[in-house]
Amino acid sequence: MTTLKKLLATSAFTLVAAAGTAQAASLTLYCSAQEDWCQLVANTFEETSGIEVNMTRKSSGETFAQIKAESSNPRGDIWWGGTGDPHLQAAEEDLTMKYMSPMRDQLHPWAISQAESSGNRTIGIYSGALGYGYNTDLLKAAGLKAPTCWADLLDPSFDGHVQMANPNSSGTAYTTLATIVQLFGEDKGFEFMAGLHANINQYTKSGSAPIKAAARGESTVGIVFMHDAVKQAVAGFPITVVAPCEGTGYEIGSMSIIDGARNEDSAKAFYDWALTTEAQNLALEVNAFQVPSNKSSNTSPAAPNMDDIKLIDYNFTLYGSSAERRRLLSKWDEDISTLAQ
Ligand code: S7P
Repeated sequence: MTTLKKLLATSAFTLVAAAGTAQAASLTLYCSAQEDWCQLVANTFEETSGIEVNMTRKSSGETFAQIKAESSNPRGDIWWGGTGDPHLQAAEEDLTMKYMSPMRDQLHPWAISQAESSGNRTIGIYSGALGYGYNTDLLKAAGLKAPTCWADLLDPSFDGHVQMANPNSSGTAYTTLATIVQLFGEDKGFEFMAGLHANINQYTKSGSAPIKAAARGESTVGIVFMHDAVKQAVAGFPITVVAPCEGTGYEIGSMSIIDGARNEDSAKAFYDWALTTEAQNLALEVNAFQVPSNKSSNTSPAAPNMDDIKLIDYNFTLYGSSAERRRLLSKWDEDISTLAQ
C-alpha cells in the first residue's frame, strides 16, 4: 500500500472526500520554492487528491509579507517551501497554525526540530547550503581569479560582477545576511556587506535569479543556495559551484498552514502528502537538488553533499525571530542599500 493510499484513510482526507460530495474541495497554495517545482507539486496533488489547487509562487519574504497583510482575512491555506526563517517569524506572530502530522516519525531530526522550535506551527521539508556559483566563461574573459571564499567576492576586481537578491523579498538573501553576521560577527559582517555592495551589479527580487543571470551570461557571480547553482550546471550552463572556504549557512525549507485557512482540511491533506516520499521525490523530476526531509526520499547524486560542506551552526531560533529578522533587515536597508556603488 503506498503512503498516499494510507493517507487517504486518515481523517483529513476523509473529511475532504466528504466535503467533495457537496462542493469540490479546493486549496490555495502559496509556494516559495522554484516555479517549476511549485507547478509540479500543485498539479500532482490536484491529480492524486481530486482537490482543486490554486497556486501562487512568490519569494519567501514576499509571501511572509502577504500572509501578514492578509491576516485579518486570510486568503491562503498553506505555505509550502521557502527558507525557514520567515516561516518561524510567521509562527511567532501567530500567522500560522499548530498541526501534528501523522507523517512526523518519517522525518529527519532537523525537520522535527524546526517544528519544535515553532511550537509545531511549521515543519522542515528540505534543507540546502548557501554558497555561490560563477560563470567560468565570463570569469576567464574578465581575467578574474577563481573565487573560493566569501572574502574573494570583495576584491575590487569583482566590481560589477556579483549579483544577489534583496534580503527583504528573498529568503535566500536573508540567509546570506544572517550567515555573514554569524560567520564574522555583526560589525565585521556589516563591513563585509558594505564591501560586497561595492561589487554588486543588481539586487534581484527572487533568490535564485542571480544564478540564472550567471547561467545566461549576464552576471559573473550569483550568491544563491548551492542546489540552485547545481541546477544550472546540470542544465549545461558553464557554472562552477562554490562552498565558501570560511564556512557557510544553510536553510531548512519549511511548510506551514495559514491560521484561519478557509480550507483547513485540504491544507492538512496537502501537508501530510507533502511529507511523503512520493511527493518529495517529485523534486528530482525538476532538478531540485535540496535534501528532502523524509528519511526514505531520494536525494540526487548531483545534490551538494551536506557532509562535505563546512556548515556553521546556524541559529534558526535567533535569526528566525521576528525582532531579529526585522532589526537586521532595517539595518541592511539603512546602512547598506543606501551606500553609493
Ligand atoms: O529555488 C529554490 C530555493 O532556493 O528557493 C527558496 C527560496 O527561498 C525562494 O526564493 P527566495 O530566495 O526568492 O525567497 C529556497 O527555500 C529554495 O531552496
